[in-house]
Amino acid sequence: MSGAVCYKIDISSSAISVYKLFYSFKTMLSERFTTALTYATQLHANQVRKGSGVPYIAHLLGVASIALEYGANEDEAIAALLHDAIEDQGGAATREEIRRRFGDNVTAIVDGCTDADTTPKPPWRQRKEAYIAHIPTASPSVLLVSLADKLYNAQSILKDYRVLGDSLWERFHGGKEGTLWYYRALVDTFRKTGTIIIIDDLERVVAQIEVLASK
Ligand SMILES: [Mn+2]
Repeated sequence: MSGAVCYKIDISSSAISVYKLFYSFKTMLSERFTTALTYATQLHANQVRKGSGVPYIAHLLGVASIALEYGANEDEAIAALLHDAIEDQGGAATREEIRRRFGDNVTAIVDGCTDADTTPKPPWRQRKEAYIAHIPTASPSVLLVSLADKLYNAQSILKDYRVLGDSLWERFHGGKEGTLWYYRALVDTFRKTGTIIIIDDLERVVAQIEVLASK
């Protein structure tokens, strides 16, 4: 059975109506988005994706793209470009620069997607548990950008897992067991916030990773 056919069968009718609703809104991106794109590219210019030489901006473009595909407004799209900026590029000083350039709403969304802004970061498991614990009270904007981030990362894990096999897990602080725990806990916790179609897509990718991991 092809992926496309699976997709049509297990999609719920309510999810389809929510998805169709996105297309009734027009999101026009202004100069602010272009400014954020340049700023994000400069902030992360010397950073690559963990375990590969892929420029970090690829992840930020991917997350912004997914968020926009799922109906993000301009503030949410900008926050998607900047969602790792506080955590990886300058902490509190970067937060204030984001506030100055893009305002309180974008800053609040980026803050909601940040799991540590201190150096050194707290222990991995503690950070991930805190991130999961904040999901139930997160705003819809934070949920959208956070889900786009996790969907991008899960797709990236699946793609690399097929090529690298179990050596893939060496690049993750939580290893195989911890990473599998984290993504399943994310799906289960996001699910409790209400059904939006992006959660179905995240769960589909996580389930494929789990199948590969159980072989
Ligand atoms: Mn990210």
